[in-house]
Amino acid sequence: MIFQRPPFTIHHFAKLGSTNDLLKEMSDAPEFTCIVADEQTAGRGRRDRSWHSSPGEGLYLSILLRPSNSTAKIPLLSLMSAVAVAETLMNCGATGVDIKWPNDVLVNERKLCGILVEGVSARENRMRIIVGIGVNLNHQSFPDELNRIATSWRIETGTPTSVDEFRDQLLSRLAHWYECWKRDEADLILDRWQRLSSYGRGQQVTVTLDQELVSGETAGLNEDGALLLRTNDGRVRTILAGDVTKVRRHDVN
Ligand code: BT5
Repeated sequence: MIFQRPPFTIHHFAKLGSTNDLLKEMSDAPEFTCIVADEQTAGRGRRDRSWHSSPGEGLYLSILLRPSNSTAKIPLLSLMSAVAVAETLMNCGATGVDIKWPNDVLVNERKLCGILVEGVSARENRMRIIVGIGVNLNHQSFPDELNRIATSWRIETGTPTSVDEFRDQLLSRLAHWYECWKRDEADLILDRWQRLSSYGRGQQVTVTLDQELVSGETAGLNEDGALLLRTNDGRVRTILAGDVTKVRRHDVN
């Protein structure tokens, strides 16, 4: 089924492997083409981790962007997507919303949303970017391995919500922030992200990089959205990609 939510055109499927994978195959489609599925059988996270996508309980959404701007600001697209999800949750009345760098949205310290931004090879000098967003809405439980780290709207608020209404509200926040991004208003995106995240500044964290584990205190984001980390020897490292974990008081004592 195809329907319009201007500027978005939504292709809806009952069941798919991965909404990102199908949209990659359709990347000649116009900007703002979206794929939504009620269920994914091969939902993906970063580094080919899997995304639990049980039928009818979550929003599994991919959006095609075809910006003409420079590639330098691509990481900001994932930060702005997290901002849009966090704002949608708060507008719907959620409390305890946080963003973990770069783009996990947490509620009460558990993950409610994951975002996977992927590039498709550029043709005619025009980038094609796929923003994949998974939001746990009506799950009442998770598989054992996710039980301690995942949560859903329903678990947090005790009430179910409409996946379609959440999708439409999220798309309107995304359209707003994408306009800012196109106008090169990176500082607006970065400021909003910082205000919504407890991870951006003054937070003791460990970061798992490809080959190494580094610890330190977060010291803001740079203009491209990379995380600045002040390590124990006082140097500031620029983190482009990695998995961040908060160090809690009882971990250090
Ligand atoms: C992400 O990866 O968080 C990005 C997830 C993006 C999913 C969307 S759904 C629509 C679109 N189509 C796709 O195929 N993907 C996108 P990462 O940061 O690597 O986190 C993955 C990790 O999150 C897993 O290894 C689990 O530990 C955890 N996880 C898996 N499913 C989860 C869920 N439903 N809720 C919370 N955590 C989950």
